[in-house]
Amino acid sequence: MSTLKETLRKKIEEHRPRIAQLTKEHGDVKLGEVTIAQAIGGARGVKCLVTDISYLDPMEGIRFRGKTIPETFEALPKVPGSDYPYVEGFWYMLLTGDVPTMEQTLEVVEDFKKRRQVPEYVFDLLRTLPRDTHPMTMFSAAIVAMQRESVFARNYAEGNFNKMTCWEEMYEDSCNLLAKLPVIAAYIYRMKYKGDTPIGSDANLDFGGDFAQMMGQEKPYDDVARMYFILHSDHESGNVSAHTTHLVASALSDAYYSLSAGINGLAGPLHGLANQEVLSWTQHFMEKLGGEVPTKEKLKEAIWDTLNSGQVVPGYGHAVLRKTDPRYTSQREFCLKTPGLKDYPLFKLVSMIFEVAPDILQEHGKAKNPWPNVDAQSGVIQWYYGVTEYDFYTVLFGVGRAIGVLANITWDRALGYPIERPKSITTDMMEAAAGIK
Ligand code: CMX
Repeated sequence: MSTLKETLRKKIEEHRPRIAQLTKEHGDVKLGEVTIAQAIGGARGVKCLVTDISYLDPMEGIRFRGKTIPETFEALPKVPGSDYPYVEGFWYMLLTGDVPTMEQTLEVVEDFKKRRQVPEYVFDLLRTLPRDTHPMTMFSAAIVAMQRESVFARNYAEGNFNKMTCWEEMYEDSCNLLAKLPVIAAYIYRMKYKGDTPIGSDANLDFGGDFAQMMGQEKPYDDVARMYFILHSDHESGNVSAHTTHLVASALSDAYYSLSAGINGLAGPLHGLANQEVLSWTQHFMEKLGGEVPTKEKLKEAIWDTLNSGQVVPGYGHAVLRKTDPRYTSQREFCLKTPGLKDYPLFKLVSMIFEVAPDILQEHGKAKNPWPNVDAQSGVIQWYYGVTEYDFYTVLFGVGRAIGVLANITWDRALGYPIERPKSITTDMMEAAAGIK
């Protein structure tokens, strides 16, 4: 058994009694109360999901296994000659909570290489779809098409379900699936946008490096990919993609069904698709000005026009965060330290939006958080490196998001979390509770 799986087994065995004790001895302890506004308003702030993989503080932002973004990048083993860590080492850390050594990381790198081969029928399926199909639809379809490969589903169908060991099948499915995602994503990209010229996987490269070369990109796009996938991986459990993946998995659906469902949620414009929206919004705006960076006055006008026409400013606001998203900051720092990007007109525009949009959103008075989120900054980096097909951006988000949600559903199985089933009530009941009727 691999070091990762063995370490994970040990962690799971240590963790199970904690959940058993909380459930059996302290199950009545209240974590909060649910108001009518929360029931109507998308369950904001209702504490009813559990995960140890990441935690999102409204002011500080995300911590992965207790580590901030800079701490995560600092702690994990780096790819030789690169500034960013192996995605495989990050997967090890999300699953176990331990920072792996270089040796442990490289073991995962080698393991993932063996799992990379995508079944031929997946490419056949992708090729049958009309080429103008949205890449997120293609991505989700490719994932769910591979459901027949599920170790968990096969084992279950053969009557071998065992609640104590079924995490192992979820782990195997998750590793098999995750290792294939860069191949599928890059295939979609090259098929759809680059004249149908897919580039095969290179067995010498890690997750991020192989993705970059399959995209047809030179260095430092490999580091861009590693940074991007890690930053987008996890944002605790309540966001649409993470929650959907968890919810579907709770019905004992396998990793393929669950991730495909989560990816469909990520495809919504209020969630992952916002990174595409940011680029389309900024590009249209720059086109109108003949490619020029606008003056602040012109920019303010454009933001007000967007708001007055009833649309949201994409890349701004957040359901939990109340400060600038550190994932935004991390990408901004990448731009500032990369020669060429720092003075790139689109980056200048994105920076100018950062200067003016928060005040306007505050004056507008609706958004609880006027600060930028991850999506406000990610597209500009892709654009700079020539990935200008912005409807592909959410697929990149999806590859990253898979790391977090697959780690989560592996733990869901390990801790035996039950099928999710919150209770609904009627409007009459709320009115009665409010004393209106
Ligand atoms: N521009 C204009 N209005 C905004 C806004 C924005 N960026 N952000 C929030 N608002 C509005 C909401 O639409 C809502 O209006 P109504 O009362 O008319 O419905 C009001 O402000 C209150 O919303 P909120 O409580 O501040 O925000 P929510 O938790 O409901 O929604 C989010 C959060 C992210 C969906 C919202 O801020 C938004 O639509 N942002 C733009 C899209 C975006 O960037 N999404 C990506 C988020 C990160 C990710 O998941 O990838």
